[in-house]
Amino acid sequence: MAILNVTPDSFSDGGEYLSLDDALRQSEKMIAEGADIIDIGGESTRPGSAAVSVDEEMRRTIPVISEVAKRFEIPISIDTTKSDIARLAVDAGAEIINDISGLRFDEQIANVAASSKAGLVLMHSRGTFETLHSQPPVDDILADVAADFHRAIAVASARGVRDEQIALDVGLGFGKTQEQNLELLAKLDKIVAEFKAYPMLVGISRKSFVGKILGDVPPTERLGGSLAAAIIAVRKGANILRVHDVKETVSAISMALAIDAI
Ligand code: 9MG
Repeated sequence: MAILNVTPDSFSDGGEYLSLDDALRQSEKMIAEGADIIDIGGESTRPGSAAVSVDEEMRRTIPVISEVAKRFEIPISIDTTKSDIARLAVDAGAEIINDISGLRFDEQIANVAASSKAGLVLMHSRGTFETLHSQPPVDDILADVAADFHRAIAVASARGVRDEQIALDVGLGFGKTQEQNLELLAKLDKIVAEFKAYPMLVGISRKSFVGKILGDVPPTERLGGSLAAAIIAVRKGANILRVHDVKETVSAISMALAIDAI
């Protein structure tokens, strides 16, 4: 899953606002490099970033989704926590809804997924939009993630979403301590085993817990660490990786899988 942020403030991809032409060029490049899904987001969830209105998020994402859907044969995911945006996005051609709140902010997202038959990514996070990154730590992060997955799946299912539409995501970097981010990766196989009916998505790419291990390096210097962690995630059962660096990730995972296949 390739990241296409159409925000002025995303933390790790240069911070520039993408014009429609830039977004199309970037999509073409990521598809050529081996992306299977393009995840388009118009509201940054970076620590300290401000929430945006439905109108602004719509203005940023919907024209890009329409054009990418028209020009390329690739599933598009909309990264949103708002049902109004999810509905407009699926009408414009998105086939997956990526909800970092796991239906905590707006349960109606499940209704959009149910009626459109779109895929639905339920990510673990805690707190409100404003407090996503300032949560007091929980004692047992694996138990917290598992309990929240059960809650989110129950909400989705009560609103008519079928199991086959759902993917889960442990939400690395969202309300976890440094050690808990590493623990979730180290023990991902346990979560995968408990929720084996659902594909597991993982977002590691350029995140600050990677930067911390490497000596507090900036996002542009986190590629090596991101790739190492991506390989571990796949070996522990991750099915989908949300990444900025498509070509490098495809190379690293292909190599690891070739060795594992012997
Ligand atoms: C939007 N977004 C930022 N980080 C993410 C992650 O780790 N997973 C998913 N599903 N979405 C994310």
